[in-house]
Amino acid sequence: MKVLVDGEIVARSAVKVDMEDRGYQFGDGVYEVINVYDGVPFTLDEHIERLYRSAQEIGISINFESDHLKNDIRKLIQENDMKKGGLYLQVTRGVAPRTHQYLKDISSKLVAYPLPYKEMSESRSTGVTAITEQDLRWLRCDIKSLNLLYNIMIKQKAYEQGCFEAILIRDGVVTEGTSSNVFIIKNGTIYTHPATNLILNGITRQKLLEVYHENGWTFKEHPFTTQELLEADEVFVTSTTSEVVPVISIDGKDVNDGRPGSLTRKIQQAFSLTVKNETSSAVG
Ligand code: PSZ
Repeated sequence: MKVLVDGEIVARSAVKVDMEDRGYQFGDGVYEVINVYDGVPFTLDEHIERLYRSAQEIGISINFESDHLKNDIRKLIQENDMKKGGLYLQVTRGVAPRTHQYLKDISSKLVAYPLPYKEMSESRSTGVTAITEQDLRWLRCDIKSLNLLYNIMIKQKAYEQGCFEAILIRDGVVTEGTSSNVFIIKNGTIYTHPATNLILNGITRQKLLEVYHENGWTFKEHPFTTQELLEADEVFVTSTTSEVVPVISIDGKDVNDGRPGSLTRKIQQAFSLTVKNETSSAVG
């Protein structure tokens, strides 16, 4: 595997991580996962823009211009002869003697590499199960930070119960999944939590809002409660690699009699069409 490290593409075996990298010690960094379809990175501009924003919010400056980074990513895809799968990108604040505070002149570190392709077609077609959990994360969930401790604790809990996702609840309101955004449909209207500090504004989420608009589907970026979640006509979760996944059971109770809903199906198809359009016309 070829890996992008601070502007150079090298073999994985050549990558060295310093024990005092602040990403390694503090989770002091940010990341992105981008999906590649047919060798083309989908919504690359949006992901890179979010990466720079996350970095800026925590005072990390990335050593490369975004156009330069985008070119490096396209090169990385080529060098790995990658057709489909995810790309992982992370930026840490850099290496420094271990203290909480830091000097602003340390140089950030960037790595990017291909993730193995995750087969999701069965989950997309039959739907998945979920649990609900309290959202005990910090209040800057809009930053795609490396600090995922609570997310992984709760994802593991869902996994150990045979569930795909845990849906997080803060003050009675559904925020998002441990690694996805959550949508419900009630009486033909699609609801999702507004893009505040309480959620990550998913790129899939943002794309879908465009898709709803194009198709004339009614949607509201409006908070909804646990009860509204459990009484919804349809529920689905979204992320870069999973795209649009129907949720057919929550805390052991069926949603829509345990079958993916019909509007969810249309949304899946419309999203696939958008992916197809944007990854066949774009110059890889
Ligand atoms: O491979 C996977 O399972 C992935 S790839 C990206 C995600 C999962 N999740 C990103 C994410 C997230 O971590 C949280 C807390 N909320 C929402 C999302 C969805 O963001 P996008 O659509 O940008 O991937």
